[in-house]
Amino acid sequence: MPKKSNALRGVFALYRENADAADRILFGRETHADRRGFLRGAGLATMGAMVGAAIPFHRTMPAHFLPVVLASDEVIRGKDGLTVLNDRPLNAETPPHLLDDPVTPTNRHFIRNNGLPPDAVDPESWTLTIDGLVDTPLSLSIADLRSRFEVVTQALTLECGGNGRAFFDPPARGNQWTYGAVACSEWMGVRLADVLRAAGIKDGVVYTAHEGADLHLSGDPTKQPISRGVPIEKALDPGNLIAFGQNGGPIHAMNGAPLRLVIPGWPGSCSQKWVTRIRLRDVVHDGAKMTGTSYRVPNCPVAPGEDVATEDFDIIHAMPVKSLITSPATGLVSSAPAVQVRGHAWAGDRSVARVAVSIDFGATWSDADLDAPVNPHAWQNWRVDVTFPQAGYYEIWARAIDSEGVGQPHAIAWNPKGYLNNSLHRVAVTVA
Ligand SMILES: Nc1nc2c(c(=O)[nH]1)N[C@H]1C(S)=C(S)[C@@H](COP(=O)(O)O)O[C@H]1N2
Ligand SMILES: [Mo]
Repeated sequence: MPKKSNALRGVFALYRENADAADRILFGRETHADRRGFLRGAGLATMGAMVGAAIPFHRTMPAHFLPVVLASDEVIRGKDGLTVLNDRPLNAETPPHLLDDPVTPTNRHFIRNNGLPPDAVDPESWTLTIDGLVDTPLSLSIADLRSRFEVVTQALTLECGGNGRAFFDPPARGNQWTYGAVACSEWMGVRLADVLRAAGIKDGVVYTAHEGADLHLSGDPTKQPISRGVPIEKALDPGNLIAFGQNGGPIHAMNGAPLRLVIPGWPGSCSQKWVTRIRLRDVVHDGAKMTGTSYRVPNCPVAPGEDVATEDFDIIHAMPVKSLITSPATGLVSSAPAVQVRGHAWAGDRSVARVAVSIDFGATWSDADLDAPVNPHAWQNWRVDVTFPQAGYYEIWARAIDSEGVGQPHAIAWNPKGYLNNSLHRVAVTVA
């Protein structure tokens, strides 16, 4: 039996609190403790998807039944080696050494859900509405997008605004992401800018507003789990895609299939998954997780633990410069004194000018060999050979500097919600 993960805490807790409601929310199953609750249609399909196969004897399953296979770690189909931080909503990150590929394979792209993903998506009937302050509102199928606009493929870096939150002290509430809420897959789609221009952008538009087909955690269809937007200037960046493909195949169900926005360089939350509607507005969008302190940071430096008034927070725009060491994995015991160190670096809307590596706690630094991005907004791959002078414990530190000369800080710039931790990545190596 694999170690029982805490991954399904959410589902199990839901059953503990109110099993009837859990059956209804998760599987659409109306049950009562005293009789069997037959699973049908979408509910049966959902459970089948969760266990990875059809269930021949589903008719004899008791009410409030949760398959025991869910107590193992293998719960996300089509993902491999991700660490599940929460299962309801599902949030899973990728250990750094599994992000070693220049382009992140679909099975290693992190998952950040705010609500419950739609379960039976049909790419054929999917429609995207473009409306609000446009000359001609559009209603487009995926086939329309493919035939009316240029289809492009770009490697694009997506990072959750809360990546690195786990290291905040005092701690910040929310998913305790360490390093792995970042990825750079190759996305195929059409340019957001082309589609907005085809609808005709009216004078006075300042912001986009994005809507998706996922459901609020409460199950209440009148509430949205998340609806964010970006200033129109950012929306018109040719790097943004309305994507229908990931790494030469379909988009993974948990990464927003069949259609999503990819707005690289800004917090991942701008990149609406399961996107159904993009509305142009003449005010800053005020959808779910746009207001209050969501995806916002204090507009002045604050001390760790300090209280900040809500009006002193600003919306996060571009993400700051950052790097990740993807090889060696932390904890390596090396019998050889020489090791190749490699990883990626990215810098929001900028590019990375330099990556340097230290093996002596930052006293001296060696420049890494840094690739240009394969296209704007793709992370940049780097590598450098290091030689450890003698046996013992070392840390490899990496530090990136962006095209404006801004580098990664050694310490976390603390903020109440735990966003934007771009402090140095460190890995431990013992030379035997
Ligand atoms: N519809 C919808 N879109 C969404 C989200 C969501 O919960 N629902 N999460 C956002 C957040 S916070 C992030 S970081 C990215 C994560 O994308 P991924 O799950 O494909 O890695 O999706 C964004 N788009
Ligand atoms: Mo996010």
